[in-house]
Amino acid sequence: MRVALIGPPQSGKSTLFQAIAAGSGSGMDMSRPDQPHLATVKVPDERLYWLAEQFNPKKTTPAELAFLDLPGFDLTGDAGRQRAKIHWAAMRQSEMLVFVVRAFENDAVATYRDRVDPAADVEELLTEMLFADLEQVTNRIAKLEASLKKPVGNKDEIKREMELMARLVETLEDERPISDAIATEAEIKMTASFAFLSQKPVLIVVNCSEDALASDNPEEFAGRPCLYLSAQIEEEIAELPAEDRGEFLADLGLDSTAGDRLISACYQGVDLISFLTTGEDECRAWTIPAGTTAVDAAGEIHSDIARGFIRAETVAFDDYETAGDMKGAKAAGKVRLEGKAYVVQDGDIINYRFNV
Ligand SMILES: Nc1nc2c(ncn2[C@@H]2O[C@H](COP(=O)(O)OP(=O)(O)OP(=O)(O)O)[C@@H](O)[C@H]2O)c(=O)[nH]1
Ligand SMILES: [Mg+2]
Repeated sequence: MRVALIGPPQSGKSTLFQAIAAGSGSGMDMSRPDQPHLATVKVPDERLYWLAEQFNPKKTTPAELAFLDLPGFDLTGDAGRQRAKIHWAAMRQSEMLVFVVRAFENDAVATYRDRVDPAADVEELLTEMLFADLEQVTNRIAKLEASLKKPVGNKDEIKREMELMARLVETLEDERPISDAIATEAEIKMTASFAFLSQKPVLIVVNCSEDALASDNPEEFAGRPCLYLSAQIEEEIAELPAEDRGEFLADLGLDSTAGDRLISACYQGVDLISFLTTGEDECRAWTIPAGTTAVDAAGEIHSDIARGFIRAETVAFDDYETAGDMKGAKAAGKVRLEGKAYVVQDGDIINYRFNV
């Protein structure tokens, strides 16, 4: 999965990005602020680390999440909007958008539109997403109209899509996101290839000053999930040796780094869960959308396992941890043999039985 960090100029995107990327130890060339940066980070998972201690495998593989840091969008004029537009494709190819908006005071950093107003910045970005989608929908309608005039093609199908596109225009002109207008399975299918921006989950990151951090912050901002953090402090934390981070965080009244909080908020935003596989060779965490069946989850590992699926030997991590090992979990009756249609739960430890 890929998450795109976007926002007005100088809101702290690259600072936050570096804090997240540094935590995973990847060196990064940040010398070109006008270029996108991409980093893959390992998803921290206490359950996986615990299992790795039990199995002592040759390899421990956490799930991964990619973060894309885009240049700031200056939407005050046409030139800036054109520059922002270059990045729409990369945003469409991301599963989630994180809006980084400025709430910190820092006289050394120029303000966008002469203000520090995170709510207004969020509104502006949301509106820009609507414009981007409207442009796509309008282009599509022109194409559909042209193909209606041609003698070939499935006219009924084209008309059905026209109706949907007309409804999307109404929605967007009403300043509502496309996610509001798409409900049925058929509509989801018809719009999937467009990857509309206003259909993507959004997380708001309010980049605050240090003193605003420990105060009681609401968990919603403009009706959307949000995180309050200080990108600058996070970068300082990321530079500390791992063993000193806990104490530093505690002094600030925090219990985890923003990177960790951001990753878990992204999992929630896109409705992702993890299941685990164990063995002498490898202990590994796998990412799947909530609601995935056992056979589809098997396909994540290898298509052979899905094809030759017999049973998924499954135990919830908590039950396994309580029992101490597989033998204990079996003795306690916690290990189930699930079929193809079983819906995998977050933290399931699965041992696939298959035959190819
Ligand atoms: N005081 C304070 N300054 C910050 C914070 N986050 C970022 N800054 C400063 O703001 C300036 C811009 O930070 P960047 O991380 O480069 O911002 P950006 O959003 O990547 O900027 P563009 O990519 O140019 O849009 C830098 O000088 C940072 O040191 C913060 O949390 N507090
Ligand atoms: Mg930047």
